[in-house]
Amino acid sequence: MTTKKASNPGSAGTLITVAPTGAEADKKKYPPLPVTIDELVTTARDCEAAGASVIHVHIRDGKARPTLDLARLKDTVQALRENTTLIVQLSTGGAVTDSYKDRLAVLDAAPDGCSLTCGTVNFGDEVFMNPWPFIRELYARTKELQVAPEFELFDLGHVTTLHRLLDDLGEPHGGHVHCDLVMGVPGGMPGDAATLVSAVAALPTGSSWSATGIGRSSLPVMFAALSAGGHLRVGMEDTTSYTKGRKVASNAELVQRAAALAELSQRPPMRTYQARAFLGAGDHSR
Ligand code: KMH
Ligand code: ZN
Repeated sequence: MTTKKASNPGSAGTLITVAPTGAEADKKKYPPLPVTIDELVTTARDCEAAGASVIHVHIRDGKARPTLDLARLKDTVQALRENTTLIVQLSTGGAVTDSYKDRLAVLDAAPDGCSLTCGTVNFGDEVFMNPWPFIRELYARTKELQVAPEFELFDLGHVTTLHRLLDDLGEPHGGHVHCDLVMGVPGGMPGDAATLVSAVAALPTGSSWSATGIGRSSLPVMFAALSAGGHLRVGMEDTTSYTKGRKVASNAELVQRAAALAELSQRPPMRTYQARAFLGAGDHSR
């Protein structure tokens, strides 16, 4: 594997991404989970006020089940654009049951950005499938449709695939490689400082990165990311406990905590216009 150093060009501030919903958490068990467009917009506004600049979006249907319904995705993108200045990043990962065809079609909702997972991973009892031909096709489509991808890396092998992708198809739309280390998924890389440091060392030269720790690895990964110069992703997609024994009351409180730690680290949250320039994620009004 190529082991080039990643850097964080222009990253005096901290990019905070909120992933408020995901495809897995159950609304009945976690009532603050935003599942309707109205709930998502309210959450997005609160999280923007708290310091988030990117929203990673999964949508739910009328029964709060994960869906990739294109009309609903388009309505969601529009509602978030009308009510916030957040960078709207749609998930192309969806739920483990979603087809490749539907996951590719997500880009037709014309988001600013999208997630792009660089490999297959055991996902608890399930398998989150991302074979090479699908990764390649999805990446080619982000370039065609001018959507800024964020490379989701659940394991060190995914970093190898990211190098292969960039070698094969060149730089992404926006010209900047931004990665997200998703740590602590049962089946993926563990959420600890030593693993984070070795994953960061393997990233492509000049790329920036954020990190998120699933469940109880949320705080260790956040502290490790800040101390290693990275950016942060938080939200109920990744953790539903605020502290041991206390459920998350809102996504905004997770963003508030991340923003406070970023401030303490002397790298305050980026504003959305700074984040757009940083990521090459296009113009809000497009
Ligand atoms: N829900 C997971 C199976 C992504 O959004 O791109 C996949 C996921 C990754 O959440
Ligand atoms: Zn996701």
